[in-house]
Amino acid sequence: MRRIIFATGNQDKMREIKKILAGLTIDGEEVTVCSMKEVGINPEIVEDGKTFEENAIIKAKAVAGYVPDAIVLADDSGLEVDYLNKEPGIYSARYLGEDTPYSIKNANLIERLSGIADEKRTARFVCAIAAALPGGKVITETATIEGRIGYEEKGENGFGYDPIFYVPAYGKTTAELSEEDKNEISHRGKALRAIRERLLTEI
Ligand code: ITT
Repeated sequence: MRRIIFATGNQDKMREIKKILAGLTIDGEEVTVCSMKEVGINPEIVEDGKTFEENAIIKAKAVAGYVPDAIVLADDSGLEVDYLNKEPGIYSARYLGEDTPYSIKNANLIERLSGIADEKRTARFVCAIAAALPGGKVITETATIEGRIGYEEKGENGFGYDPIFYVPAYGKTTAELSEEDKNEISHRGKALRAIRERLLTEI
């Protein structure tokens, strides 16, 4: 059995990733997706890239240094709010402080958009996935989902900014969608399915 190690410490991402990559086989071999924690790797990673893609590469390479024979994937993602010049962007996890509850971060974004009309509340989630392959090659895929910032938190599913990310086509926030529906349309679902296809040809 082959192993893919996912370079994330975010358990919510990891849950989505395991679902999205379930059933992956490479060269007829079933692939198990493990978190860094599950394989006992816990490196200090400095995310000092200027883009989602750069940060995803930094994370994947940092972990690949410990397991050069494995495929290592990493996700760097975040929320871009157009009216706020694409804040919080690559700083989404760190916005208002890493340990600040999302109820506060979400209330703050809603407050910063108070009085702003629907058509100016456009936003997107972005996800860059990097794959560090045995031998040192790194490939990346980036994907987005477009939406709008809502007026209040809605929904209990998902994580992070999901309760305020409204998807007009569904009339719901991504926190109101089932995990399956979110993964079908999300930035992470799209980027991971694209990298899955690349892995099948690159390995
Ligand atoms: P790792 O670096 O260990 O993977 P992290 O949470 O620090 O974990 P990022 O630096 O990529 O990850 O920050 C991503 C942040 O963007 C995340 O913490 C959320 O605040 C937000 N985010 C990304 N994808 C999201 C999603 O699907 N739903 C809601 N918020 C999301």
